[in-house]
Amino acid sequence: MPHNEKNIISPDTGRKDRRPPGQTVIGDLSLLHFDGVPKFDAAAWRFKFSGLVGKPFDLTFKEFSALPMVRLYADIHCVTGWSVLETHWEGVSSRTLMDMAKAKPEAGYVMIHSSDGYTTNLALPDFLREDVVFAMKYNGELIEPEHGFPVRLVVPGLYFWKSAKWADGMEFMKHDRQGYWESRGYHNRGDPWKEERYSI
Ligand SMILES: Nc1nc2c(c(=O)[nH]1)N[C@H]1C(S)=C(S)[C@@H](COP(=O)(O)O)O[C@H]1N2
Ligand SMILES: [Mo]
Repeated sequence: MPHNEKNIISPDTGRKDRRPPGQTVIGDLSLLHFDGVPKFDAAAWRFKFSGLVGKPFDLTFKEFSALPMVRLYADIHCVTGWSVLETHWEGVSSRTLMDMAKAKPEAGYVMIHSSDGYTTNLALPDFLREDVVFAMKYNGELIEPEHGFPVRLVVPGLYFWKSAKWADGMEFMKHDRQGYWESRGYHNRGDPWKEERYSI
C-alpha cells in the first residue's frame, strides 16, 4: 500500500472527557451486523461510484489498494452503548475518493453501499470531515473479515452504524435518503455527543 505519510488525529480525541454521554468504554470492538459476512473475491470486487457523478465508474481491488493511504487515530462509539478509545486505522480518505468521483454540484448527500446489502446515508459535510476514512487496516493488520475486510468506512464523529463494513460503493444524491438502520428507527445523523440515538 502506498502511503502519503499523512497521520490524521480525530478531533474528538482531543476532548478532555472522551466518553460521550451514556457510553461505557470497553477494550475492543464487539461484533455487530445484520446478516452474514460476505465472501470476498479479489478478481470480482469493484468499488462503484454512482448517482450524481460525472460518469459512473468502478475501481478494481488492485486500483483501490494503490490509492494513497492515510493513518487515522480515533475513538469509536456504538449506539448500543459501548465505546472503544484509541483505535488505529489505515485507508483512503473520503476526500481522496470525493475528488475522484467528480460529484455534480447539486449532490448534497452520499449513500454508502456494502456487499452484504447494507446501506448508510451521510450528508456531505459529515462525509468530508478530515477523519473519515475507507479503512483497509485496523490496529496495524488487514481488517478481519467479520469487521469489514477488504474495505470498511470509519466515521468517528458519528455512531458506529455509519461506519459501513464491506463498503463497495458511494452513490451521490441530491436529496437525502435513509439507509438500513436509519429507515428502521435509528437517528438520521447519529451524533454521539448529542445522543442522537433513535428517531422513534
Ligand atoms: N455492511 C455492514 N456494515 C455495518 C453493519 C452491518 O450490518 N453491515 N452494522 C453496523 C453496526 S450497527 C455497527 S454497531 C458496526 C459494528 O462494527 P463491528 O462489528 O466491527 O464492531 O458496524 C456497522 N456497519
Ligand atoms: Mo450498531
